[in-house]
Amino acid sequence: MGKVQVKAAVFYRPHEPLAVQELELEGPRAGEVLVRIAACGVCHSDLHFIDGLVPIASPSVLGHEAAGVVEAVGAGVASVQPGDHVVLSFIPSCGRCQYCVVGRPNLCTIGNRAMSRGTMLDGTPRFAREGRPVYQMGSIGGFASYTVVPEAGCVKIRGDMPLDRAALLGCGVMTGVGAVINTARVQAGSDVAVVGCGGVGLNVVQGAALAGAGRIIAIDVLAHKLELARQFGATHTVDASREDPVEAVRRISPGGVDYAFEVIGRPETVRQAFDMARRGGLTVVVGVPPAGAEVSLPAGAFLTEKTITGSAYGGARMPVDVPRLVELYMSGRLKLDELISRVYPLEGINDAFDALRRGEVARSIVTPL
Ligand code: PAD
Ligand code: ZN
Repeated sequence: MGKVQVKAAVFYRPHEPLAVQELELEGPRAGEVLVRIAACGVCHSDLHFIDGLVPIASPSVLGHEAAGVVEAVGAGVASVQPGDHVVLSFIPSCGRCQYCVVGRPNLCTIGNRAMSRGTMLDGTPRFAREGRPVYQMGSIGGFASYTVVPEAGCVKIRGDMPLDRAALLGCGVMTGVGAVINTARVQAGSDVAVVGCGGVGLNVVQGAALAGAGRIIAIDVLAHKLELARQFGATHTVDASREDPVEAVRRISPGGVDYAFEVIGRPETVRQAFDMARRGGLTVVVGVPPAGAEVSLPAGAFLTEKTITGSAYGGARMPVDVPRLVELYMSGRLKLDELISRVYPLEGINDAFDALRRGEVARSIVTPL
């Protein structure tokens, strides 16, 4: 298959709007899949690049929370065929490295290398402009009318699942619900605090509700985020712009919570989450901090057997977790409709990022075609 012309939102350098441009897209090579993007969510991880907090290969098509329809497949592709509906994975796990073999595919050596380079598994991207390579955020590049992804980066879903809702499973929902269920394995009846209730944090809240947590304490600095958190299952809310969130949480859940989640990506709020956890409690850092940031913790607290861990992609095992999340949505137990605050055309992408930066939305989606 030859090259196709696509429209995409391209990042060139920080603090500049993305450029909506025509690019050439090379057809899928062996083990790759051409996907028409139905929708791509606007995640704060993309905004970190635009705001210059985290580096990325340039130029790059951003967007890593996408779903669409398979248009063509390269040689040897067996798990999907043209016409299939798919959710895209930004860590295309190889299935064979030491991490994949022990059941931690979100830490896959090859998938993480491709993701951080913004390429396919062979180290090259499929987008180009005037013959020069254009990289693909998370091996996806979802802010485009079409993209090519590794077969390992596609998960087939049932055809009656709405694709705009399905897109959210590709990052925010998987990351948030997965942090609760896969990473923390929250026990029914236990108390949970969630610091930061944006697109990902709201999914930590609903993951805690799904897991049967007791008190679910949502913390944010914006009142409308706290209202949303109540809709997603929070039993208590704390406005951190009005009171000390650590004191408030320790008052609501005496001694601290069993599990504290940080879902912003700031050293100060990581520390707050850690201080909210009780003796023996677990702190899970979901937020992506600025490059080079360090976190300071009270060393004495380790004597109380407190634990702190990161959570990458919600510990995703995409071929297992995505169909489960689809079933939960289709049976009315997972909220996705309520997450979509706004829908933008590709040309509105910079407005979508401005709205995210101002905290106006739970999630926006872009529909590129
Ligand atoms: P978002 O901007 O939608 O949400 C952030 C929320 O934090 C907003 O509601 C803010 O109002 C709130 N907030 C800001 N400052 C404070 C504060 N001091 N105290 C309390 N609340 C505050 O972002 P998002 O939900 O799309 O992403 C959140 C983070 O998660 C971000 O760092 C992103 O890069 C990261 C992420 N991590 C993974 C992963 O694999 N670990 C995946 C996807 C996103
Ligand atoms: Zn994301």
